[in-house]
Amino acid sequence: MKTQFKVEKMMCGGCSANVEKVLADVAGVDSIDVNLEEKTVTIKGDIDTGVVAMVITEAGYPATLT
Ligand SMILES: [Cu+2]
Repeated sequence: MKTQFKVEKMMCGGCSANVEKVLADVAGVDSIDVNLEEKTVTIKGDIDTGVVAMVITEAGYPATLT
């Protein structure tokens, strides 16, 4: 299952690395694909979308489901 989030304030590789790092420990996340140009994060796995949006937002990048 794939879920895409719109993520604000991701500007560079450091930001995408931060997002990937905080998501790596979230239950159900199998893979993470960050697109800096479109400011989206696509996650493969069986995830709780509310938890994932909160984790990304708390890392400093306001996230919403697309
Ligand atoms: Cu950055």
